[in-house]
Amino acid sequence: MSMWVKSRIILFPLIVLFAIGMIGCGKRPPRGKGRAGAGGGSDITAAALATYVAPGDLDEYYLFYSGGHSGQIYVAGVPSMRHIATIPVFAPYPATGYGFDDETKEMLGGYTWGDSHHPAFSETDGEYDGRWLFINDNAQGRLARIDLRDFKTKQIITIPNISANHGSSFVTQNSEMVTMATRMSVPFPQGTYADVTEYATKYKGIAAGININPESGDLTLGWEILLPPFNYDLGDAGKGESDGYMFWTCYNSEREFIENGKLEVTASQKDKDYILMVDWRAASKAVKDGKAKMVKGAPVLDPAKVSDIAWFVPLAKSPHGVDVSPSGRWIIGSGKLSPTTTVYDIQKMKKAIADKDFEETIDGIPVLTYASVREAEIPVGLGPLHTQFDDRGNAYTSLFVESAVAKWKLPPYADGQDMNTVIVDKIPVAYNIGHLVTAEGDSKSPDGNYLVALNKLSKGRHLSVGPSIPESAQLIDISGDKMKLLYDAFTEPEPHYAVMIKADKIETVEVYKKDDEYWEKNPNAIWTPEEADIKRKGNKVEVWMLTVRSFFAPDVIRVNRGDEVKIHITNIEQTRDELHGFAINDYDINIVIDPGETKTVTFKADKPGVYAFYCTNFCSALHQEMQGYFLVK
Ligand code: K7E
Ligand code: CUA
Repeated sequence: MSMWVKSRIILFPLIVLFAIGMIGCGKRPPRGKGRAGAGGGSDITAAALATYVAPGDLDEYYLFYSGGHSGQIYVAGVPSMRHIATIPVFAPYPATGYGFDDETKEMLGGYTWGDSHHPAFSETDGEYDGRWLFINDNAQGRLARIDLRDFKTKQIITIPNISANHGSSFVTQNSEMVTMATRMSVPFPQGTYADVTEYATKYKGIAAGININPESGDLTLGWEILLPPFNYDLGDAGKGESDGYMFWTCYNSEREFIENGKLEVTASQKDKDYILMVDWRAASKAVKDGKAKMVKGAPVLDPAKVSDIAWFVPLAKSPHGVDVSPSGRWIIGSGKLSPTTTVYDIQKMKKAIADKDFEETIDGIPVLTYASVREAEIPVGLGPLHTQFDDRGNAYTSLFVESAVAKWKLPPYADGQDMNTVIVDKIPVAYNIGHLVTAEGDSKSPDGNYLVALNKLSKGRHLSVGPSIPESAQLIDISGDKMKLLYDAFTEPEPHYAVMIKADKIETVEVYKKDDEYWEKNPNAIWTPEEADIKRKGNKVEVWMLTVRSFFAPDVIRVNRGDEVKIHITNIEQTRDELHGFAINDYDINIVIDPGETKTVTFKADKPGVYAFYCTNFCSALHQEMQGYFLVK
């Protein structure tokens, strides 16, 4: 308490001084419309107060942002933008022992990295329910589930026939399914060899629906749909009026990969590409009705043989983002080479499907007539990529080329309305914005207060760290008529998408309680030093170890060179943050065990000699004494 009061007293005047200093010295001229536009210092003070979270105070939101090819997810608080935690997903993370124990090592499947792009929350009736977080791997075609009770990755699934799972993870409004899709088409089925000269005919894309178990969150493959060899890019799941549909943008409808032809050129010849639209309930039913063919263990539906599951919707060429508005009625597609964003009306799309109002058919997939389903083309600006929403009928689109965010009004529009009047505000951001996210922006009821711009570069608005300029995340206040820049944060490389959830929606556990029903019982857990044991069977040695402040039981393990050693370690602490580590020097063993947790590590004792093991996590005054010996005869 006294600490808190003290820090308040000291820090509050400090921040005012800092703000005044910024105005006074003028060394760093305010950049960005938010501050410059309001003319001088008062805005900086307002921004400082809006983002300052005093020591001991808590942020209003969790921001989960993907770490790109670092393979991880990073957690920050909003509005402070402070980094709070790292959740290892697709890459080992020594800090939490992730990827070192048997279970997480097996989950990583031999890979040391992934390319995490799009996190998504589980939803109940279109609202974030704080249960799970899903994220795709764009490199290895995988999908992961994180439990938000303990912020740990619980499952990584790989499905056959998918190449580069980019259009993922997007969750249906009651978490029935989550999307996966092929970004870079390859010969079908998986593992087939066909030269790129046969790209148009032998290469295929796949869109997949993954079932989410409503109790456990467990992911299983529902269906795959065979698609022409386009690049399936971003996705979204319908909600409200569009519940039942999934959407993916795609480019390279030219279906070409010409050696030395430069895909950027060959894939931009046609005026229009498409949004793929799938009726996921119809696809699930088709599999149930036996209409799928098993290919490499996956039920694959071919739209040339199974109708009424998939459609194409024309969209300006080389599109990137597709986003469903909070009501679910407006589907927004953005073509990165077009200065406009296209709004479609799901009511018109459903009508076009019912009336068979099609322009043509591609590989069995009907193409809806563009003029029949389009509501409007919005001149948002150059390089539109992704769109997010507030609670007042506004959309926010990131403009990659312009390095700006455009705010515009969603329909309905007046008859013959000049679409330029729909754009209500624009704010410049540091450099080449990719995704953007608003608070609860993918739910049915966005909060309309904060937006985070995820910029690909930060233009060096920080202390220099050499030739590589870190990415930035800029916090923008969207609560008023004009967007205001509040804060620059510098993220781990490389953020793609992020999601933001009200902090009180997440209920975390403090420890793994001995008798907690939620977590599966580990059969190798031991809770008293008397249960500690070492058993030998042939050349296999199994150890049941216990750890508690400040010892290991047993603290000496004797094996013979060449033995296979399996150690189960239980941390019997029932106090929050009382972690213990278990590292065997020179054996590359690094386990971290949370309070009440049991972990297992298996390895070969291939180096003779005596090796110390110790606790890596500072756990008490006698933490240094927490050690033992691993003897290899
Ligand atoms: Cu970077 Cu969503 Cu993978 Cu756009 S994606 S920017
Ligand atoms: Cu246990 Cu340090």
